[in-house]
Amino acid sequence: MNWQRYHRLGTIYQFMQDLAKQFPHLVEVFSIGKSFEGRDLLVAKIGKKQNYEKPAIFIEGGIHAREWISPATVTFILRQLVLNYDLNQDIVNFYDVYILPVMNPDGYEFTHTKDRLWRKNRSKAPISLGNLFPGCVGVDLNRNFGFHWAEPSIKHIRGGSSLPCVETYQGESPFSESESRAVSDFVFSKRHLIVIYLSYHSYGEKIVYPWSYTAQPVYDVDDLHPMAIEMSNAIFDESLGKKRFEVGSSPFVQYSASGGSDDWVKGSAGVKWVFLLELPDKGKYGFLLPAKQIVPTARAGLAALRAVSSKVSYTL
Ligand code: 0X9
Ligand code: ZN
Repeated sequence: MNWQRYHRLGTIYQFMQDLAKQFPHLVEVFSIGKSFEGRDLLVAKIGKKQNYEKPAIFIEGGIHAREWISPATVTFILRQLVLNYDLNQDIVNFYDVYILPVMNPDGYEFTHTKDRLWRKNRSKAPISLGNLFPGCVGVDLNRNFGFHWAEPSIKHIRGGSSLPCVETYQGESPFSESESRAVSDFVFSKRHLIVIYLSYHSYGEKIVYPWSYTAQPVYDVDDLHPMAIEMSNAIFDESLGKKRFEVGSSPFVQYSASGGSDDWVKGSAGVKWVFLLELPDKGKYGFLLPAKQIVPTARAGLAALRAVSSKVSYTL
């Protein structure tokens, strides 16, 4: 695999399997569940084995189908952690890093074959008398997590919708979707170990921390906000002063929306350091970020991980 272009799911999965074969002492690849259409949700675990239980980091990519820079960035991070082990020893020796490059594989493939700007998964509600929208496909997985799901009742278009035909459809019920169910089951089972959760999206150049469902500040905003600034500074340095990511909670830097994975990981799984990154750009190309920008963008994504993981390691 290379990072000069965007790749199909099969190429990404092959790359993960090859890496595990080549570096069995460092990388393990396994499926945490299946998508609606039956594709595996593959996770790579990277970490040097220690004789104690290591703190863990979970990295979520590709929850939104059209945000191609997200899988590209997190696979680049995976590559660097393994192939550039010397430079990333502090991360790989101290933590186990779980990387899920494509949380929405059905949607991702659909953006390669049918509709480049598809966002949701590809689930179809069963056809029944009660189904008023039999033609509408897909749930926004970042509205389907079960923490304050479907709140608030007064919503705007981006906040999460009960209408199956819109782009931010929240689904039938919390965790109605197999993809969000699989991720939450896995994260919940490892919640005693996971200390950092990063979700990579595009676009907007922002670092967002909980809450997204309310404008009330999170209880440890005095920890999360300075950490987000550290990450933003690391990106600024990595980008040679070109990128200044804005930091804050979603209602302040973008919009409020409930049912996001980030809010659930913080609120229900109890992970302290939860951040969502909106990778470049700021709208010139938007979701259609040219492939030439993959490597610089992915380096910024890695810089943010390095910043948060090193700071957090001192608090443990
Ligand atoms: O709307 C979203 O899900 C995210 N923006 S995007 O353009 N990548 O779709 C922002 C999510 C902020 N966090 C939550 N809403 N939980
Ligand atoms: Zn997104």
